[in-house]
Amino acid sequence: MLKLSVVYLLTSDPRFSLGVRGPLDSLLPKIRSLGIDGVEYNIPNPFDIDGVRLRRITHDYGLDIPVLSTGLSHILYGISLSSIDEYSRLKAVGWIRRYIDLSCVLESYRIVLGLVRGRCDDRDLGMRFLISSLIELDRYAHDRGVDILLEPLSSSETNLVNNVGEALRLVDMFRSVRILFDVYHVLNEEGDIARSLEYAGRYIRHVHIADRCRGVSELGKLPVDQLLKTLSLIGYRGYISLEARIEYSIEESIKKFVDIVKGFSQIIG
Ligand SMILES: [Mn+2]
Repeated sequence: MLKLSVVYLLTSDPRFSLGVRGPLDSLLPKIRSLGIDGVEYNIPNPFDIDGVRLRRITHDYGLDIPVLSTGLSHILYGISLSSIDEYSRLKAVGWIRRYIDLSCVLESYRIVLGLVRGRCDDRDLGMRFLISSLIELDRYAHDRGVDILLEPLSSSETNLVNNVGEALRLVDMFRSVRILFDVYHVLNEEGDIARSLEYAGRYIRHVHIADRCRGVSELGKLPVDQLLKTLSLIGYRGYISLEARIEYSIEESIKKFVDIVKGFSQIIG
């Protein structure tokens, strides 16, 4: 059975708008009532959050927390795991350790490494620094049973890991590294959803979806049937998470997402 989640931004800062935001007490019950099973929190500062309270309120409303996202730490505080400045890089490693701890408190046991990888003018050098950071984080995550999800991103956002093939090379190097498959980025960089899904196969732990403009209005134009068929083929049992601009009201946007994904999954069976 397919599970659905939405990205929930725990900030009022307008610099990142891919997700819902608002007071937990009113928004969580609304999200649940629309047929959503989980919320994926994107948290700007892992040192500044009451994880126990957040888990309680989320679970009390019947929602799981499938993954913990970290992109806001890069956008708001410039945190980067590939920084060539050693002090900044070690600071980033410390922040991600804290996200790993928080993911245990939230019982998601998965964190996302997307934008927080940073970017580096010298790509080879950037990869070396990123790998140094991953060596430290892999052990920490493994000891705690946490998966580190590398998310291939469009080359406009980073030059460090832009496709499934690059992510798989890092999966091979580490024990805790797995893949977040973002339909928007994969369509941008690779074009063929089914082929990339089969390639990433059993290493996929989470899926993001948005339309070609990172909104919800054109979701119906995506190859959702192909996405669902291939996910089923590779035995994927995780979540599909809406990471998109909320173009209409939150209710209407979520309803559109749920209707399209559940509509196609009924056809597929
Ligand atoms: Mn994403």
